[in-house]
Amino acid sequence: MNDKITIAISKGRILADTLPVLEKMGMAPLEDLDTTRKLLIDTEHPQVRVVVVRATDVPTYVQYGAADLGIAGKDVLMESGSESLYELMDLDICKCKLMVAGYKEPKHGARRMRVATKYVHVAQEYFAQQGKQVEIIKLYGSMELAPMTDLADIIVDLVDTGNTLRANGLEPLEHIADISSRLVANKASMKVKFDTMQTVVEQFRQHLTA
Ligand code: PRT
Ligand code: MG
Repeated sequence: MNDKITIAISKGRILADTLPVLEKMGMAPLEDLDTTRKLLIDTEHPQVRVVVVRATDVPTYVQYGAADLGIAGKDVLMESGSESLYELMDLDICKCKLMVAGYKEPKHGARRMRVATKYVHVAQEYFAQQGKQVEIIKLYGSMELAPMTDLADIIVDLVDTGNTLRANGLEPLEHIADISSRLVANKASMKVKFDTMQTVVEQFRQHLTA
């Protein structure tokens, strides 16, 4: 029962929405995350500490057991394809949709449809399931620019209000998945640190149903 557990949290908007949850559960970080240079941070809970990492690094930390628990977007989890994690619960924060978007009627003529995205694996699988042969172009940001500059015909990206698409003359075309943040666990930690993991996970569950 004296095990320490580490929670890896995606920096950015997921961290912002997770902090109030941690506070309510008595796991508030003991440092101001906006100003501290520390990367591994103790919390009010003597057995819980947090690491704040890039969204796409969360599955990696948890998969290798460097963190016992992780909080990441379903989009990131789908793309990482890490089947070796337990997805314990839907935290119901940072909700949006993963969508295909572009101009109303994408024209690609005789060549293959070009799709710009940072979700290369998800997009590949989605279009393959539809029997469509597409060319995927990996981008790291500002996907909306791709159809505007003829880099690609369509994009696969996250959409919330749709304002970003509209502001650039694009529109949502197809829904791929509903996205929210998930609590994931390292499989070995669930066994080796059973009591502490159970206690902490139960606190998340109670917070969610409260
Ligand atoms: O470095 P990178 O930008 O990849 O990630 P980050 O570390 O900056 O993370 P951050 O803070 O951008 O959060 C990313 C995670 O938040 C995603 O993995 C999702 O799980 C979740 N999330 C929820 C969102 C959105 N909603 C969202 N709307 N992530 C991004 N957006 C972007 C979207 O990409 C688009 O540019 O917001 C824009 C669309 O918003 P609307 O309202 O204009 O449609
Ligand atoms: Mg961002």
